[in-house]
Amino acid sequence: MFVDKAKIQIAAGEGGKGMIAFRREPHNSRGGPCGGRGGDGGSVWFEADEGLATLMDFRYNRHYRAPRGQHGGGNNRTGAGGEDIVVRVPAGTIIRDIETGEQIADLTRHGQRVLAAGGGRGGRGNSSFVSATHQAPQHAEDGFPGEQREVELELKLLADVGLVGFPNAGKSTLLSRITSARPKVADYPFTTLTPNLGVVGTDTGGGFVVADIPGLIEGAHEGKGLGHEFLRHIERTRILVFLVDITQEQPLKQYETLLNELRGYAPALAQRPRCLLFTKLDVLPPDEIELPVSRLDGVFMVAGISSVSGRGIDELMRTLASRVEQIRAGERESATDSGG
Ligand SMILES: Nc1nc2c(ncn2[C@@H]2O[C@H](COP(=O)(O)OP(=O)(O)OP(=O)(O)O)[C@@H](O)[C@H]2O)c(=O)[nH]1
Ligand SMILES: [Mg+2]
Repeated sequence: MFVDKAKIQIAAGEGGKGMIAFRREPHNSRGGPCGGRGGDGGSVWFEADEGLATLMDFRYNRHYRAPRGQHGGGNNRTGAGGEDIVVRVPAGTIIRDIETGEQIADLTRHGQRVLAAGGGRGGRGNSSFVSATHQAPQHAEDGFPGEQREVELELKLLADVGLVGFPNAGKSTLLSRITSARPKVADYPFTTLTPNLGVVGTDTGGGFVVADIPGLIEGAHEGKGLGHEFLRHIERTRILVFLVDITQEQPLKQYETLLNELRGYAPALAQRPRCLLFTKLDVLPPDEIELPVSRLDGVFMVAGISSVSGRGIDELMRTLASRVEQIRAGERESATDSGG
């Protein structure tokens, strides 16, 4: 099952109490104050880990608590600090405070870390309260509480290529043709209810990830048909592949409607490199196959395919692989330019 949201509780450790103590000296039953400070509580961090792909683990373990600091001791001994804990999440996880709605972090790179709940400071011992008028203070501080928060983790699929189209256009069929993923395929709309991911192997070894999302409908950007739920998953893809069933009425109009839905949801989506595929070519008699257009503004490839006969698939894969590689290279370059 694909899990991409989780709610968990995190709690940093409380600081240890400051100590009230006095030196014992042979000639003086009560020497100067020597109560040490409590140790700081442990903090809770999040760290992105490329080795993780889902938020599955967080369904079983919802509480993360860092240990408290030890109390201060005599002879001005500071209590030991509680150790920090590091919660590992997949790269691409967004972390939000549920109560305030504040985004705590968007951990995109492997090893990237964020402090999400700071440990409480240890209380000061009585030796810290000595003053000209108080030579033998009888009090010390308690430890301070650690931060506690309820946070939401959200993992947006980090696919390179997102398949978009109306229900029944053949998205899942294409995914199963080009990857080893085996999504459900059926001859009715809304067969796919949650996104499917597949990996396409390439000659150069890199490979790329394809996301098949549930079918969109007109009004999706306003939330119709769970549009938002689904579009969220393709927000970060590098390329969009539009699929239009060529056997349906006005295929080109369908493409335009889809593009408008994406634009309505997030204008940047309509700027993303995209290609347009007319699907199910095998259904038409060979001499009646004519694509409504052969090129379009802003579209790097217009083609007809059949996931059943395999027509057009090899060329599609070659084009997508080289585009993905080209875009990744551009990203690496701009990352180097900006010194990161
Ligand atoms: N003849 C033919 N049928 C196809 C082709 N691609 C898909 N189909 C059929 O079209 C129907 C819908 O295919 P799906 O892959 O489930 O479509 P989808 O776009 O994933 O649909 P939703 O998940 O509902 O959005 C199924 O009956 C498929 O067998 C194709 O290239 N040729
Ligand atoms: Mg499907």
